[in-house]
This record gives sequence, C-alpha cells and structure tokens, in this order.
Amino acid sequence: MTEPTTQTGTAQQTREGSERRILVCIPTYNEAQNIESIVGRLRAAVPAADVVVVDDNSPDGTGDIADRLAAGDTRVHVLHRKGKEGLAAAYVAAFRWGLEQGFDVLVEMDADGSHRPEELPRLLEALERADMVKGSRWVPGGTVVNWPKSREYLSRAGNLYTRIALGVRVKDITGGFNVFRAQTLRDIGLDNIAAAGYFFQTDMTINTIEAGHSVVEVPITFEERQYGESKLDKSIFVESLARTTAWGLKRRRAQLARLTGRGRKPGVTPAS
Ligand SMILES: Nc1nc2c(ncn2[C@@H]2O[C@H](COP(=O)(O)OP(=O)(O)OP(=O)(O)O)[C@@H](O)[C@H]2O)c(=O)[nH]1
Ligand SMILES: [Mg+2]
Repeated sequence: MTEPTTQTGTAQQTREGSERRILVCIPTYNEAQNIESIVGRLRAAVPAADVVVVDDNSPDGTGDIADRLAAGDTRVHVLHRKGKEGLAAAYVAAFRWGLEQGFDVLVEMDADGSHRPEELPRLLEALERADMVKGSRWVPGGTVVNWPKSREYLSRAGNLYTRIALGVRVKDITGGFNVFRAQTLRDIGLDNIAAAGYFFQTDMTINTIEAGHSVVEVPITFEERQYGESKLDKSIFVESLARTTAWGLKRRRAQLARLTGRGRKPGVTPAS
C-alpha cells in the first residue's frame, strides 16, 4: 500500500467495517457474458456488500440477467435506464440511489472483469484512513495483465500528462476501481459531475481533492476484458485530453491568484 497521495487533514473517524453499509455500483452495457460471473465473484469476496447493476437497456439482454440475479439475492439490485447514456451518467444514477438508500460506502467497479472483486477488501480497508481509495495500476505493486504495450503506454502517458497539467500526485487518476465514503460524494455534489468516458474518473478524483478530502492509492492487478467489446472510442480520449488541459489551466490560474494574494477560497486546501 502506498502513502496517501493527498492529505488535507479531513479524514473521518475510523469506523468498524461491519458497521458500514457497502454498495458496489456496476454499470453495464452489453455485458451478458460477464455480469453473472462478476456479481457471483463479488458476492463471494465481500458477502456483506450490496450490488447495484445499472444497465442502459443493453440489446444483448444484460438487464434481464441482472433481474434474474436480483430475484435470487436480496443484496443484488438493478437500475434500468432507457438507453445508452455513458458510464458517467450510470455511475451518478447509482450513487444518487445509494445515498438515498443510506449506504455509507460506495464502490465503482467495471462489469468486464478488469477489476478483481477479490481485491476489494484491501480497498475497503484503506478507506479507514482516507475519504476516497483508488485502485491503482501505476503505483508499486500495481500491474496490468494482457494489455498490449501500446495501451499501457497510452494509459501511463495520459496519467503523467494529467498529473502535470492538474498538479496532483495521484498516479492512476484515470483508474475506475474506486471507493468513496458517502460523505465524500455528498460534499462533491454530484451535480458537478458532468464528464463522460475516461474523464469521469479524473473528474471524481479532482472534485474529491478540491472538496478538501484525502485520496489514497492501493495497488491492483488490472486485467484486460476476456469477453465482450470495449465501449471506449477515440472521441472519449480527445474529450479527456481537452478537459484535462482546460481544468489544468483553471487550476494554475487559481494557484497564481492565491500566490499573488487574490482569489483566496477559505477552507479549501490545494492538493498540490
Ligand atoms: N450503463 C452503462 N454502462 C456502460 C456504458 N458504457 C460503458 N459501460 C460499462 O462501463 C464499464 C467500463 O466500460 P469498458 O467498455 O470496459 O471501458 P473501459 O474498461 O474503460 O475500457 P477497456 O479497457 O477497453 O475495457 C463496463 O462495465 C461497461 O459495460 C454506458 O453507456 N452505460
Ligand atoms: Mg473495461
């Protein structure tokens, strides 16, 4: 486990794992080959956790499979949405539902097997000393399996650029295996989360830091999906690059204003 990448002194009181109600949010679009296995592995790895599958009316029937799983297990829930609106909208819907239902901890996890449910207990443990935990490929001990080198270079380069542009120390800011305290999500204000695609993960992380919360990275083994197709496309990458640059410039301007004594924001500690 690595040291917290940001520490702003607002980590909440340690709470016993057994007291916390945990909700794992799994967005799905055409994951019929993966959903049953991932939910089963998750229920075995963290039996106390509830699961909500957020399906965007997948043409391959993923939503029906999820309904069947929910019918046989009171800890499995399904949110059906009308059509494909992207990963960010699906997560925001799951978070809103989870907060309404009174869950204390909310987890982001892909359905495609890239995030190993068996590693979730380590991430949950790390939440004892942070407000957000990121499963990280790019800290010591983290790794990727079955990824082409080109994909690895792209992810590493994207993360390096983001780190420099935004001035934060998080090594795998685009990673999507994340755990939040409910209070962190409330403080971020989910209305502020508008980004799609890869930038969603950056958006959530930066908003967490800017709300004055601490982020810890925990090494994970990330596996390339075995079944089904990736929903990533070039436009997501371009959008992510543009938003990172725009946000980086905004942050730098704010830092400059602070240094010159203008535009100080009370109560918010910069992460860099
Ligand atoms: N509900 C919903 N889920 C989505 C949507 N797009 C992607 N997902 C899900 O989000 C998760 C991540 O999507 P992937 O296509 O695997 O994208 P990725 O993991 O960033 O990219 P790869 O590394 O290529 O797999 C998967 O569980 C998808 O099924 C969407 O529009 N709606
Ligand atoms: Mg994937």
